[in-house]
Amino acid sequence: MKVSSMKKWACLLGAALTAGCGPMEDEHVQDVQAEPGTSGASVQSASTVDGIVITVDNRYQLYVNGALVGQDNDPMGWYQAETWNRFMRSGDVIAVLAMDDGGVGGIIADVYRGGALVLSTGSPRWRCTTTAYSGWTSSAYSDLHWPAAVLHSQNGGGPWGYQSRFSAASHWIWTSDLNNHNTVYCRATVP
Ligand SMILES: [Ca+2]
Repeated sequence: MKVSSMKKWACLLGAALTAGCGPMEDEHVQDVQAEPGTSGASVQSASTVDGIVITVDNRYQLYVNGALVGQDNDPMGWYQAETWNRFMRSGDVIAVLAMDDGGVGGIIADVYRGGALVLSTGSPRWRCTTTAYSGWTSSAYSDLHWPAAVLHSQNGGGPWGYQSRFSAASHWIWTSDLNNHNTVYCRATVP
């Protein structure tokens, strides 16, 4: 997140909802066409979610068991959470390629099964590295040598503030250096 990007803060404060803030929450992913039986982004309340709710400061690609299931490449999209619907099984590996465009970076995510929160970015299950290891999104890949993700702000803390689509247990995670590490790779296994 670029410190100079004040426009989005104005949007967050509701000061410019009709003045070019761009799409509000999730509108930009409603065009995603989900084939029957596959995942797609949609607007849901957290209580009915079956899948992954995520956003990244600034951009991401989201993989489950090595397959790309979602992405947001809008550098202004960090405060717009996406929901990627799919049934999350125990043992599924979630992998996030996260890209920051300057300033601080962060990933926040919750995983639901049948509407129940089963994993958040407040969990010690997450690991993050700055190296793109071969096969790193695969469920067969072992990340045991990766550092644990560093929990930065809990949902509600600065500089991102409270994001209503995420649980109170969620933190913004990254590597140890959220200023200078601008491309990071994070993984977690669903319990
Ligand atoms: Ca987003």
